[in-house]
Amino acid sequence: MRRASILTYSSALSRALLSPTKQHNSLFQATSAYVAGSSRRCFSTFRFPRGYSGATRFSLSLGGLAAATVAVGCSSLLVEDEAYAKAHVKADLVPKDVVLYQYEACPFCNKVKAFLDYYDVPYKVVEVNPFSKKEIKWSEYKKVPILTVDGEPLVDSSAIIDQMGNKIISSKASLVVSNGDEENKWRRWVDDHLVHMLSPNIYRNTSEALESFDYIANNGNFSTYEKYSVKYAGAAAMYFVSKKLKKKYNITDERAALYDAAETWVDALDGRDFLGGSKPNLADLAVFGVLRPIRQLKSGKDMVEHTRIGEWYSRMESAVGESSRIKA
Ligand SMILES: N[C@@H](CCC(=O)N[C@@H](CS)C(=O)NCC(=O)O)C(=O)O
Repeated sequence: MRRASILTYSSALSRALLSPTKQHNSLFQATSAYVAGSSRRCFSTFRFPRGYSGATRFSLSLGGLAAATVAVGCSSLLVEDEAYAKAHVKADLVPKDVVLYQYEACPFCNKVKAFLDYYDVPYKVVEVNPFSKKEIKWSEYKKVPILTVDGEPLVDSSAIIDQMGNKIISSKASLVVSNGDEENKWRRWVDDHLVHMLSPNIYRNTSEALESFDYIANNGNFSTYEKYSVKYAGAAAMYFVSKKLKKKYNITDERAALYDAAETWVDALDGRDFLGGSKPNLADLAVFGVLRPIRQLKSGKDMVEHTRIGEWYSRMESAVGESSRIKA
């Protein structure tokens, strides 16, 4: 399946590049295929509507696309607040060479980044081109995030966080205030529920779909030509895809569903600053990580305006602090 989808979008893109007369059509196919490929295993599975192309009955999901979502939150105001500081890791536990292979707007990648930023682990970023994936040619695993830690590749966001946690969080120091079952339950909720709210919201109408793809196109690893095709064809494709996803997840009103999820999370906090109590735990970091890319999009602004999640989100921004990403 994966091989077939890669061939589909590689060949669609090649056709687009080589055949100017069929440019528009091919670009749409290529971008749709990218969207399908990058999101397929992110969020959900769905069938592309008949009529878009018999051969391209994409199984889509939104993750990569949530990708659409922008990690713009990263640039929101950071309030220096001693009460909500980063966790400090013993220097000898911090790996020397950490490299994140990612799509900038991918929610799973942002989950890993929230963890690395909070624990102040310096990391380099390699932005993967979703069409060629040449940056991860060396890897059998073809999704992102992939994290290499002193040369050892780790895959799958939750597993990466577990393994990194085991390496850097000394049990005695108990840097994560862990409350076991509750923390795990809400980490699962992020992967099983919260991420599915993202795409129907960020692509819910043409202007929001364009806003999302504008971010993706400007922050992803694309050639100039791919950039424009991704923005316009991607936005168009994802507008339709998001309608399918709503059906799949029984969402009638996507904004209401997003607000519900935000309220559910605030209820889970039960008056605590963080699910982890006075410090974020891995569930706090997971919720924050997947929401960070949408925070500055219309859907994220609406969410903060219409729910009680804003205060927790601001505490998380303070706690996670500035990115520990090593600028190239
Ligand atoms: N369960 C994985 C999901 C990772 C995933 O689906 N990543 C998407 C991007 S958000 C992906 O790489 N899709 C495949 C593709 O782009 O071809 C995780 O948590 O890391």
